[in-house]
Amino acid sequence: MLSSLVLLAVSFAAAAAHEHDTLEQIPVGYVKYPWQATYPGDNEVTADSIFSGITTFARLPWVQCLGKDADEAFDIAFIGAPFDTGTSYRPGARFGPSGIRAGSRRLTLYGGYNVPLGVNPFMSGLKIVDCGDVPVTPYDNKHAIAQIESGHKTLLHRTPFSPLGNDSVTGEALVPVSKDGKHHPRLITLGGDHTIVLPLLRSVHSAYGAISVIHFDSHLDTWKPSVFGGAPSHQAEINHGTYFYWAAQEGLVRNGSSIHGAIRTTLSGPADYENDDTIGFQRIEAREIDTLGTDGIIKKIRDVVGTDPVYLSIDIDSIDPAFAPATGTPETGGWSTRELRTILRGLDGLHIVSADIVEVAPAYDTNAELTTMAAADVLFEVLSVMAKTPLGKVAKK
Ligand SMILES: *[C@@H]1O[C@H](CO)[C@@H](O)[C@H](O)[C@H]1NC(C)=O
Ligand SMILES: *[C@@H]1O[C@H](CO)[C@@H](O)[C@H](O)[C@H]1NC(C)=O
Ligand SMILES: [Mn+2]
Repeated sequence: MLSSLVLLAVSFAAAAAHEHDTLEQIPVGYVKYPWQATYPGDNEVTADSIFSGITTFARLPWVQCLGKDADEAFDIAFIGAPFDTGTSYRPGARFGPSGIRAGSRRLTLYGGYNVPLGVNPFMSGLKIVDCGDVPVTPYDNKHAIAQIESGHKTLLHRTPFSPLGNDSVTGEALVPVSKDGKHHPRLITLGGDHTIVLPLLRSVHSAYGAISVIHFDSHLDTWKPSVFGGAPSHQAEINHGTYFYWAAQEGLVRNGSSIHGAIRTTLSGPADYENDDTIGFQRIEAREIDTLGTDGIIKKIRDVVGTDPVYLSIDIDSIDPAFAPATGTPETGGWSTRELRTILRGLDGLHIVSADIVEVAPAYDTNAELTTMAAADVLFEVLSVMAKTPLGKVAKK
């Protein structure tokens, strides 16, 4: 018995050694079946093992944009902001960036072609990268908020990889939609709790001035600090329920052309809506989907923001907890993942200058990764819309 076991072990070892001798090193970069690499085109085999390797968003190349690769240009970058010390209920969104990346692994399993939008953002010619995370301290909110602003701004002011190009209809050269007249890359930030939008809007303001915001959330997030959190200190006044209040005070949000969607929170009273009006937001309640449908909601959003540049902020809690349970302050009665994705595709053609998804707290997720998958798929729609629409316009004659 013992001798036959030894014999078996020896023959295994011999087989392994033989295999080692004959197998060649797997080539790096684009290779054909059976080692197919990333983003094959139409009609090609997609046998790459998407579950292997280091996890980046949609298996995009990892570029250390804030480190040793400071000179590398890109057109659209994913950047994490692992901050959650502005949360009122469940903490844990600091793990959002890594969770969303894990949920995004299979986005390119079949190639990444977006059927309803008719685009493969990964093969659109734009250079899309994952910049990793902004370093964020968990010990000092004021410092963390400054870190996020600085990291975002550094990337936003980098010269894009691709030129703006010409109008697809008229062939005329496009001019940037920014306020500073420059062509900027686009950033998609992986939160983090919603507080991060204050530093993100400060950064966006440096290129685009006051901007229209499309905000999907079950909560208003425009609350006065005295109402939300009670403001025992100035640091406590800046949190994930008040950042839009501060953004409006600083003139970062365009008054009257910004809109919330999927609102369904309870309030301190009707005064919260009066305050929200003063901040400058229109509102779409979650339940309006029963009467307006997705088409009506898309129309309402487009009527409010018009054709001007827009910033998009998506709280995962806009989706119902049945589909996305892993979030800081869940509210039932929300939209399905399908409904939010349809509404996002309805933003096709808008100049979305940058975007974020926030409040993904993977510790509360199901074993099936429902929430992180929903977050990744939602961003796939945002990325597709961005890839279709250059951040330019035809100059007025
Ligand atoms: C884009 O427009 C510019 C200026 O009108 C023109 O010189 C250039 O040839 C155009 N490029 C393409 C690819 O059409
Ligand atoms: C937005 O405009 C309204 C109406 O003009 C005004 O009452 C309100 O104070 C403005 N809000 C901000 C934050 O500037
Ligand atoms: Mn929020």
